[in-house]
Amino acid sequence: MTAPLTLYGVKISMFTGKVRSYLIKQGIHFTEVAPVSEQFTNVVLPQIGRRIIPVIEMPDGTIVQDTTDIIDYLEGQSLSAESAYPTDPLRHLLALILELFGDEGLLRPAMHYRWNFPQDTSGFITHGFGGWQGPDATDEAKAQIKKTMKTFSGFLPALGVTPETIPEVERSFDALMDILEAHFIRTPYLFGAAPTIGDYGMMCSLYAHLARDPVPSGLMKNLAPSLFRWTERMNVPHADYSDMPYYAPSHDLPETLSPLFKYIADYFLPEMQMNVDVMNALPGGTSGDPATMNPKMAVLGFGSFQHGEATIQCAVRPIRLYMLQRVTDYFAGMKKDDQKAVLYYLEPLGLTPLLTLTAKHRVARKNHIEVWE
Ligand SMILES: N[C@@H](CCC(=O)N[C@@H](CS)C(=O)NCC(=O)O)C(=O)O
Repeated sequence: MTAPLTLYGVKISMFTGKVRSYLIKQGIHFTEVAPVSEQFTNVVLPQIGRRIIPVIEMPDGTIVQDTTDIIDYLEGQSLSAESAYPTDPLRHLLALILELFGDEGLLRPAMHYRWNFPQDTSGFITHGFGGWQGPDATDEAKAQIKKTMKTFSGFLPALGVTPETIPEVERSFDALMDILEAHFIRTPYLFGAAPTIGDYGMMCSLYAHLARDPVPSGLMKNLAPSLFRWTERMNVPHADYSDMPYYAPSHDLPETLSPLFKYIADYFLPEMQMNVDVMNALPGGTSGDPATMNPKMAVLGFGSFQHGEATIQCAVRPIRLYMLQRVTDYFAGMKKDDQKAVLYYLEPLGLTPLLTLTAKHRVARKNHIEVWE
């Protein structure tokens, strides 16, 4: 067995859940370490330049941050049992859309349910943010945990979670749970019998926040038990669908996926269009320069868009445009016939505008931060 890589992350972190699940499913040998070790503080953090997780450290010392970069790096090392990227171009493109949506499209319900129910959740969340301090945590350490939690809960308004938008945030999440329940009761993973990059992306918000935090976990277990089972299934090495003896693996695209893409067209496309509009109004920057003045608060600007019945105003972050480029670049590089198959599938669902939604300026990643391309 090869030496294990180190995954710096925690259970309560949404993006750690994406990489952990990839490592487990791909049978990659790893050890998970809380990002408080001496090695993390003295060696890893100075290279990353900002306090962000997850990070992987390879046995040879290579450090990679950003879940997408981590997965692509590991795919490049031929460590995965089965590539996260489907070989069929249509599925590959659809999986990239689901990764984008999973990474960036569900932050509002994830953060709302984490922070707006302190009476029901504060014990669990405090343990997640500082349990590693142990039973003898000093008052100073406890105060630091509270401070970190305050910083994260302080992101709610910038994400567009306000008293006016909360009813729609909750309603639209209920609608999503209905769609995913109808899918996962029939099919164990998004595209069939095995996970793809789409499943890994969707694990971000759906696992660490929405399946684990007390309030949404209760809702998900009760209203969408098959969706909850998928989050468990994504955390074990085997296929884990013996509780679906009626499922017969098939090469066909599951029919229950199309309502999910329609949902993305209705709820997420307007937000991405707003992101591109805000980006287009900016002057851009010199190639290789950081896309935001302060990578720790990586916000390009603010904009508003219609989300169901609510008008939402929220921050535009460069990482979101970087993830969108993965979709639009892949579509642009497809053969004409494959593009036609994508358009044929997405046209009736209203999602074709996403395929060519490109901004005037491009975002790249260099030295673990987003820069102008
Ligand atoms: N796009 C990044 C997002 C990572 C991220 O936002 N991680 C959170 C924890 S789940 C974090 O460390 N946030 C701290 C910060 O952004 O300052 C990725 O895919 O790795």
